[in-house]
Amino acid sequence: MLREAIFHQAGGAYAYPIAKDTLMIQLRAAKDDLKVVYLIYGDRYCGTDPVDRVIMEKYASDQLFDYYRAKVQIKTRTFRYIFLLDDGKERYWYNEFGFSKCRPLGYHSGYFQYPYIAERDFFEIPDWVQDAVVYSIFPDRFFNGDKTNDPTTVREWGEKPTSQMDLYGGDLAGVLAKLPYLEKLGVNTLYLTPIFKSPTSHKYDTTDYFEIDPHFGDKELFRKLINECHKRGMRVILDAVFNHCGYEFAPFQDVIKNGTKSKYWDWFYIKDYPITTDPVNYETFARNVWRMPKLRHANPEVKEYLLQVGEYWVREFDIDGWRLDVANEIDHAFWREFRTRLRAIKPDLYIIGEVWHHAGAYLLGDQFDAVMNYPFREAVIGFFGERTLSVDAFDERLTINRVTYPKQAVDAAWNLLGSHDTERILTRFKGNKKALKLAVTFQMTYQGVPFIYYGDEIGLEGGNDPDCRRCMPWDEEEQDLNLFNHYRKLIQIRRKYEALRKGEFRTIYKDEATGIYIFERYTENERVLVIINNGLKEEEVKIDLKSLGFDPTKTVQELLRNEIIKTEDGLLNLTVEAVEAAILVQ
Ligand code: ARE
Ligand code: CA
Repeated sequence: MLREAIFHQAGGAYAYPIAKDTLMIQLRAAKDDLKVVYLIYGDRYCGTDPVDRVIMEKYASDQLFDYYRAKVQIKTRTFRYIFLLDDGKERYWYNEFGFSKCRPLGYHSGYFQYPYIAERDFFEIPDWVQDAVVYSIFPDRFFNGDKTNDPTTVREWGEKPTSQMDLYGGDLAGVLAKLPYLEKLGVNTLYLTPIFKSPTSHKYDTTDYFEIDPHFGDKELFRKLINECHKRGMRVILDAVFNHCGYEFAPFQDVIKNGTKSKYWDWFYIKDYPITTDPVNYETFARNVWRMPKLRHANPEVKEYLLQVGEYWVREFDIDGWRLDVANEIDHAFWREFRTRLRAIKPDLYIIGEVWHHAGAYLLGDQFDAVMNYPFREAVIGFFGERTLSVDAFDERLTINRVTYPKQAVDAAWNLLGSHDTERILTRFKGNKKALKLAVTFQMTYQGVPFIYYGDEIGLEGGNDPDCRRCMPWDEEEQDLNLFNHYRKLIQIRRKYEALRKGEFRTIYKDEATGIYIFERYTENERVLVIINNGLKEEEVKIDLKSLGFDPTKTVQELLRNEIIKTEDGLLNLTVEAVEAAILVQ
């Protein structure tokens, strides 16, 4: 047994509450090393050594490791447990103290402990999140619904953006006018990049956190937009830009004017007075972005101010979520308070942090529900787009992404193919729409929340910022309707099958030589099998569907072509064309 590969700790993604009285427990071991893993558990106050045992499920693998997990329920919510590992040749007990051949017994013998599932430690994502399909809107570029609020100089709709100061006149009236389009596409959650007053096109440099930018509309219109969305069963998420403010933000202007005499001097990180922008002598977002002075969250006044901004738009306008800009450069205590205070106002508020890298410290149930899943995008690009990732490598990337976080955060993650910060996905795929469609099929059938960057669904292209923020073309001649219909069909499929939204994920089969990748999504009552052929030749796929829980007496349906598939006693023999997929249900 490769004991040095075995890992567990009683916290993080390895032990966390999945219900008020139920723990999810994970254990890592070397790949293909163990035959059986038992988890022996019991109430930590019950005098005798634990006797209940479950066999842990091997639920994922990457290049080096297998991951096992089990759910254990104890009504009193107080846990202790030990593992018994068996590789077919030898057996070891594994607890806090390490490995032993004989079972350690007694109260002080080193059981792993999860002392108590405290009520407020339970990681709860809102119920509606798993049904969400997010559509991300950059308001200046989506649709100009009201010419009367246009900035004095607007560029012509459709001209390529070249600077962050380019304004095109898009607005909230435009979003409102296009709700029927969004409904037709099938998305049910809108994420708007910042809409508060600011001079730039992106508005990540806030002038006033309590005002809608006048070029976008006003509060009355915003309220109307929210109501119209809610009437249609759509939710709205706004962008919380709390790491920094804008140069024009009144408190910063006050410091520029009054220096250390300003009552706001301690709201920022000023290095020198007077304040200058060349060189920039105060801390900013990134490096020396003079427009974006960094806020000092350690100052209780700043903290309170920003928390009130967060509360205001939830309480007064009933928004459904916040996406937190540069979330990983603000302290954890701030985000804990943010969650507590905002969830007190709206218990099903959806909180998504913008973190491009490892986000474990934020995803324990006390701060964010999830993060924007950029590693997902990278994996998809590598496998479907650039073909630099083999099917094994692709599956490994996804596995690592899933086993790193509690299941709730995986279910709530924003699985994006692109955003306003990245090259457009079609451009990144070098215009290969067939590959993009397959990637979208994958995105819509994978675990987590699909996230569509406006325009991707009609084949909009664009390089890095600012080119990825081109105006949405509304002339159907300029839209790829075939691609739109593909998105639409997959969203419908996702919305119809609960297993695709709420089910578990399991890799069933992968083959380096052919590029075939098969996985299933399943709940107790439903299973969906997805067969991806990322190879460049058509392949014949043979599977015993019985072994996957399909009923051999019932017909099997393929959802993309809407065909009934014949099987013989549950044996499936299906030809899948190159760069195509099949989605099977019963
Ligand atoms: C502007 C210009 C750009 C220019 C840039 C340089 O438009 O063309 O290259 O300035 O100064 C906002 C605007 C941007 C603007 C920027 C600065 O939307 O257009 O760029 O402000 O004025 C990192 C952060 C992440 C951040 C990205 C952009 O970790 O938080 O950089 N994303 C958010 C928003 C942005 C927004 C801001 C933050 C600022 O989503 O839209 O920018 O409020 C790697 C790293 C990541 C890094 C990522 C992208 O993978 O690992 O950490 O993200 O690349 O650079
Ligand atoms: Ca306008």
